[in-house]
Order: sequence, then C-alpha cells, then structure tokens
Amino acid sequence: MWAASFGGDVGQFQRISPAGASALSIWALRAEEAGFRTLFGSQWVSQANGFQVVAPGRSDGGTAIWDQALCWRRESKQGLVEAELHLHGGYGVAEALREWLHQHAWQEKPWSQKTETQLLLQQATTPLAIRLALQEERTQTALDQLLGRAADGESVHLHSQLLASMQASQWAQLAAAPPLVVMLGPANAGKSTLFNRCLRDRRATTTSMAGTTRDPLEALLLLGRGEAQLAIRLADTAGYSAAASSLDQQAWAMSLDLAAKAWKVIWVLDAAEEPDATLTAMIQQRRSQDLLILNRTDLVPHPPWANGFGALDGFLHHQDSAALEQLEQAILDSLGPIPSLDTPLSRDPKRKQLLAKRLQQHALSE
Ligand SMILES: Nc1nc2c(ncn2[C@@H]2O[C@H](COP(=O)(O)OP(=O)(O)OP(=O)(O)O)[C@@H](O)[C@H]2O)c(=O)[nH]1
Ligand SMILES: [Mg+2]
Repeated sequence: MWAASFGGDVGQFQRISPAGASALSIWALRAEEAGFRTLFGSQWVSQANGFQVVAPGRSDGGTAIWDQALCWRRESKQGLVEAELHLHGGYGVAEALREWLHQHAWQEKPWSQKTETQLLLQQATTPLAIRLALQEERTQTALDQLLGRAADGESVHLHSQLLASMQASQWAQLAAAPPLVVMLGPANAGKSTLFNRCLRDRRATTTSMAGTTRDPLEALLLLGRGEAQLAIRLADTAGYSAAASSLDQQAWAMSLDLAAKAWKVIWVLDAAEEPDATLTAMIQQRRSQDLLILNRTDLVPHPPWANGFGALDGFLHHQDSAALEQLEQAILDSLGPIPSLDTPLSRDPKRKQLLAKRLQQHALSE
C-alpha cells in the first residue's frame, strides 16, 4: 500500500518516539534508495544495518538548526529502503527536521499505519510474545504451503505438522493478548488466599468471614520460566453463598459474568464444605478447559462428596508450593508443547479455521 503512493524519489517519514520534547527523538524514514541519496548525498549509509552520523545539507549556506543525527539503515522491503534517524528531542529540532524533509518533498505518514507485527511487538508482554509475532510474519508462506499440501491429499502424513501448527497458532494468539483466567467458587473457599499466593504478593483482602471479596480483582501473572513464559490476567472474584444478601448476590452475578468471558475458570472448592445442589450443578457443567481445585484439604483431606468431581489430581491445600506449580503446569499443559522455531503459525481466523478442518480430515485418514 505504501509503495503504491510512491513516485520517483519521494519519501515518507514518521516520528516513532512519543511526541513532545524529550532527550531524543526517533524518526522512521522510507523511500527508494535514490530518495535517501538526494537527502544525505555521500553521507548515506550504503550497507543494510549500517550506522552513520549524518548532517543535513546546507543549501542555504547558513547554519542548520539541527546539525547531526545517527542514521540506522534498517531493511529493504518491496524495493523500498527503511532507515531510522536518532537526533536531539527538542521541539525546535523536530520542527527543523520536518521542515527540511518537507522541502525535499517527503510526506509525514500518520502513526496509525503501523504493521500488525509492529503493533504486536510494541504490546508484547513476554519474550515469547515477541518471538511468536516475528515467527508469524516469517512463516506465513510456509503455513499456506502446508495448508495447500493438506488440501491436495498428495501427502497423507501431515497430521503431526498440522497439529503442531494448530497448537503454535493458539500459543501465538494467547501470547499476543494475555488471556483471562478467573477464580470462581463458594465464599470462604480460599480464592483470595490462592490469588495472593499465585502473585506472591498480598493483593486481595482475606478474612475468615464469607463474603470478603465483592468486586473482581485482576492482575497480570507470568506462568512458566525463561523463554517459555506466558502472561495471563488472573482474576479473583466474589464467592457463592446460598444465604447471600442481595449485595452478595449482585457480587456473585458479576463473578459469573466475568467467568463467562474467561479463557479458563479455576473452580476453587472448600474441602470442609460440601457444595449445595445449585453449585454442584454449575461445577458439573463446567467447560472442558476449566480446572477444579479442592482447597483447605488440611481440614478435610478426602471429602467423600468430592469423589468423581474431577478435581486436579492430587491437589493439596494451598500452603504447599508444589500445588501452585502443579496448577501453573496444568494451565500450560493444556496448550501443548511450546512451538519450535520453524513451526508455521497464524492468528488469522480464516487460516485457523482451515487448519482445524484439514487437521480433522487428516486425523481421519491416518
Ligand atoms: N485451613 C486453611 N485455611 C485456609 C486455606 N486457604 C485459605 N484459608 C483461610 O480461609 C479463609 C477464607 O480465605 P479467603 O481467601 O478470604 O477466601 P475467599 O474464597 O476469597 O472468600 P470470599 O472472598 O469471602 O469469597 C481465611 O481465613 C484463610 O486464611 C487452607 O488451605 N487451609
Ligand atoms: Mg475473597
């Protein structure tokens, strides 16, 4: 789209550091090679990824308002060259640069025309999010080829590749926007205590009285380690009570609303208190991606009513740090292995749909 508006050596530019006075200002420039040569003459950086200190031409013979900038030639796309200019961040300097570029018929390009990958990189919460954003851009063609081969029916042994791409695409989706995980359950089951333990911080109030938490509380939490870390938005909510006041009922309704929007719900039950029929029905209808934890098992280790509830296998009371790791692992395990560097992936809904379809066909044929 950018290239289409180009003619001759006319270039486009935008400020990529925040507007306003600051120590430094950074500008992105894009043009055909000739456009840069007209601008910088012999000072232009001829090598990709090269750096050079550049000064503006002084055709008026006077003193230039901005004198020097660091120029980084970034990359070349569709016959266009991109460069970054780093210079002083004062207001006058920025205006002088704008004026100088306008004099050379360069156009200022609005900030909003950033590419999808640039936006993802700017919002990335973890190194994994950065890696998968770049991987998505890099493997687009490979994914389309894989889908093409799967459609042809020429190769029958594509199931594992399709599955890896499917899982990688899900990882990319979740890494790009931290998903919501909601803690839900009866009042006083220890939800807020567990929330604090997960965050290793006292963020939620906990008391021995039922109905302590009213409004949902949300915090960003990193799961896993190193380059595999995934950020989630963990939410603590108000609990359920059969004898709730109207205020408590309103709070519980808010908990349910939030749970309906969640990627996963973690049901936290009190081992010392058998859930009533209403709650039992809700727990039994939970979605396959939800988890169930039996808490306060130091009080009642094996409550008979919990048999067949499908609580997280061997989950202990929250004092045990192994239990927290087990919970973290259960969430990560549901995503499958971390995508390898060369697995093609996409967050595009149409491609994901096609991937699911081909995966189903190939599962049947193998
Ligand atoms: N014995 C025992 N007590 C616990 C455990 N977890 C939490 N508690 C206690 O149980 C009480 C309730 O804990 P909270 O974390 O406030 O429970 P909650 O589910 O957030 O309660 P509401 O906000 O009222 O819905 C507190 O006194 C906690 O110290 C546990 O594993 N064992
Ligand atoms: Mg609470």
